[in-house]
Amino acid sequence: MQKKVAAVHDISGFGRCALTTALPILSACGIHCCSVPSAVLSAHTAFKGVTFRDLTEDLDAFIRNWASIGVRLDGIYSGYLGSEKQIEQVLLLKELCGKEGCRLIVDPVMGDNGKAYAIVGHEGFITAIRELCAKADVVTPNLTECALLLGMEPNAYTDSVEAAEDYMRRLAARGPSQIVVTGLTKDGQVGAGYYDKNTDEVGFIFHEHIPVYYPGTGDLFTSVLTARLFADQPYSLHDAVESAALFVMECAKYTNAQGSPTIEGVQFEKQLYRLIQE
Ligand code: PXL
Repeated sequence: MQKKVAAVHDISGFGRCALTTALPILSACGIHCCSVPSAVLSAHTAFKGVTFRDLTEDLDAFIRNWASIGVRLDGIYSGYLGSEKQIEQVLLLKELCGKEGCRLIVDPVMGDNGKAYAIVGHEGFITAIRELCAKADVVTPNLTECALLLGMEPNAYTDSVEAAEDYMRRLAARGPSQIVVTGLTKDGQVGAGYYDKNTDEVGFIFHEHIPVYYPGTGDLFTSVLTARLFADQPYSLHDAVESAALFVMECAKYTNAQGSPTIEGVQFEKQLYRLIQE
């Protein structure tokens, strides 16, 4: 049976991130991606003056409708959430529409490069995201988000493999069995680390650094990772992290060569064939 995974993210009409990334990536990998739009924006928030319509008020009925029409999910992948109530709604979705053994992948989207996003306006939101992570099976913070989850200032992290291992073990102790930390650097390369609490395996994938910052690459990474973990023949955590990291790197390299505005994110569209062939 084809896997069904719900993607709970905003839809930003312009600029590649959130649902406009999760949907094509999961589809290219053969997964039935079921969309739960948490908000509608004209463009992602790195653009000026964007419109923002929060859909929290709609989601309870949206989820109850899915339950009544028989939507049964193998997994739930949550990203950018606009309110504390939406964090509860992710759990409601799992309760009402999750198959037995439904796995929850939480990308705790809260900030990047040492800065928290505006949504993280108050401690209540961070506390709620921590609680959601505690109930997740897999969490995928970057270093800024690791710091926020562990109660540090967003820029108070150390970027070393030793520190990343420590963060991953501390996050796993709070509940999730698999942790993936993105945005690491080492000897001029960039990469990600992973920790599996069930096997006590720790690993790192480092690759060429493309020296350009593109918004939305965290969503691209976690979308590929999620797709690999839910493949018909599921990838190991190591192979899923490697596939995601290398895909993001290839997309960034191609986009840099094309020279499109960085704010528009990476051009993954002409690279999707790599995911289908793999
Ligand atoms: O990529 C994370 C993300 C998701 N959704 C919106 C964003 C961002 C990052 O800036 O603005 C609306």
